[in-house]
Amino acid sequence: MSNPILYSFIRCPYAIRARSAIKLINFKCVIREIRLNNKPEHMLKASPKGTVPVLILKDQIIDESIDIINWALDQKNVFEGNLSKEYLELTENIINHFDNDFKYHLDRYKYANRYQEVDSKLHQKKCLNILCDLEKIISDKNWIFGKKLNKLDISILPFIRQFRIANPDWFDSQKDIRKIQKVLHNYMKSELFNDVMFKFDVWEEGSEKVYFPVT
Ligand SMILES: N[C@@H](CCC(=O)N[C@@H](CS)C(=O)NCC(=O)O)C(=O)O
Repeated sequence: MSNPILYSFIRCPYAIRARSAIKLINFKCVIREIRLNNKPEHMLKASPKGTVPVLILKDQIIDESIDIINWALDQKNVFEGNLSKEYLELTENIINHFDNDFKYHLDRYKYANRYQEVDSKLHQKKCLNILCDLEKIISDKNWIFGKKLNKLDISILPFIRQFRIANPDWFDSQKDIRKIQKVLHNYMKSELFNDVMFKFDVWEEGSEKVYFPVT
């Protein structure tokens, strides 16, 4: 049987969260690191919309990061029992909010030059407002909802990290998101993050197979 294939791009926050879920359940796949300006034909054939991540399994192709996370948790729910129903519902609502609103403003803040007449500062403020709201409901521990890693951490922290990268000094100096800064810091120095950010060579037709997770 051929191995499952994961098309991925190291810096893409959607790919980072998919790799996190795959790493957490320890699902072995062949990883193909791509560049967005040179997408492999085989990937586009499998998923014509041309976004990463794409997970190609024996009997299905999953090309939405959140679906890859859900598929992985269906195989093995590594977060089982961590949270009450109320927090599980909150998790889904917050993920939706980040995938829609936070990402919308993040793109216009970080890549203002790609849009017409966009006020980058305004979008920075909108993102900060979303984070300030989140700050009010999260724990003061190492992860968003306490001492344990959960689906929400792996799903939204890659995007908060991207927000920080646009201007780390400004992000770190914000006084109203101290808990979020703590969680993000903990995330970025975690073993999980280190593992999912392993640097693979870009895949080309004929390249030798490389596997993810590495350890
Ligand atoms: N809704 C998709 C979004 C994935 C996405 O937009 N990924 C970006 C990279 S971060 C991409 O592949 N963009 C295609 C391109 O820029 O050509 C998911 O959650 O998987």
